[in-house]
Amino acid sequence: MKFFHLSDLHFGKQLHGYDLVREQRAFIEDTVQAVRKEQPDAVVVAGDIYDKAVPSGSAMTLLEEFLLGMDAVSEEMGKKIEMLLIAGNHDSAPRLRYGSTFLKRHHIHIAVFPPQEEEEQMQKVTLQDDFGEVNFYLLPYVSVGMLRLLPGGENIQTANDAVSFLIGREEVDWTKRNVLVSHQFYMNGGKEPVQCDSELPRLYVGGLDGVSTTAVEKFDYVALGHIHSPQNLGTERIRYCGTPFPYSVSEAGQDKSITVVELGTKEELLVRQILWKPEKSVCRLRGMMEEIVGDSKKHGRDYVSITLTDEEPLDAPRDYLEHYYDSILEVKIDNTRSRRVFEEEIMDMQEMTPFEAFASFFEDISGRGMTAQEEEVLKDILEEVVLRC
Ligand SMILES: [Mn+2]
Repeated sequence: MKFFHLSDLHFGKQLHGYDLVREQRAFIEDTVQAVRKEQPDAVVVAGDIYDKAVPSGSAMTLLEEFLLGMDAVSEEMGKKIEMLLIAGNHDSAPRLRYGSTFLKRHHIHIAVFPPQEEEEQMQKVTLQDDFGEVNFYLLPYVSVGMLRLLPGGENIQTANDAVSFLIGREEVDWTKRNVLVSHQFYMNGGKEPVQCDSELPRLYVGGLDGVSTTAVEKFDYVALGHIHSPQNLGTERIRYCGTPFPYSVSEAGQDKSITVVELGTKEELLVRQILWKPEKSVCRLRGMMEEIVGDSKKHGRDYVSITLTDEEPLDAPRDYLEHYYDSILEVKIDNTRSRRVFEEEIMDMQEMTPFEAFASFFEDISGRGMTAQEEEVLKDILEEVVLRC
């Protein structure tokens, strides 16, 4: 049994105001090519299909192109490729669910909610190969509140309990081969995965949203989504495949790939990556204006984050650099002066208590100090925040 593991497509994503439709379309085309070559039995997408809860028209078109591309290659191969998709925290469940009953008849399985009522189970797709059955359990993004109507669900406090509870009520046959598809913040032995800036908003708040890999370790493979840097969590059996494209400057230089998983007998597992090299990538450049202009020969077409280190003041550096670079994400200045200003700002902030910091913010915004009554309200809020932390 061979399948592709993808996640965090974020169709419709913009990078510092630049539309990434071209990159996303190229990724779809190259994935279709890879399917043609590898002939997998299934393609799994572990959440965050769309970037926004209300996807744009072009984002929806991309999903359609993705599904149509897979369908066309299925036809060519004369074998059906099962498409298994779950909702992530960025997806709107009702919107992603649109058409799913119809799509199921065409080998496209979209799960958007975890079980929420007593008689509901996780969506399970069973595929067959020479070694027997492989069960794919589809667990969309789950928050604690979603389970309150399930018997036994009302007392669940953490995402870890939620995931364990949902797996517990599935009666999984562990003698068979089982794959879990999930979109949560997983941690291996209390260690947080490597994160980057594009995962915002963070799911992980004060430990409540972290799920331990021990909750899922009995599965033969766990196809994870949510974290955007590709990585294994302690074992290649539990893996974040990462985004297809760098969705933040913090991912510049990261290798992005399609993860290919092959299951043989119960003990046999092969995991490898097909690297995806986009025509135009994200990179960080640092140096004096003259050097940066020189770098444009190599990186003029890329998405660039530029840090200028010139000590002399520069006149409208971004406007100037736009003659050399097609897509500038940001231009930062890092010299003796900018560092000093930054340090002074930090010093100012460190000297304030949260109360003082808010009071000064309030004054900046409203142009007046807080009344005694407002100060009381703020004190109550701060007390509560401290207690909760
Ligand atoms: Mn994501």
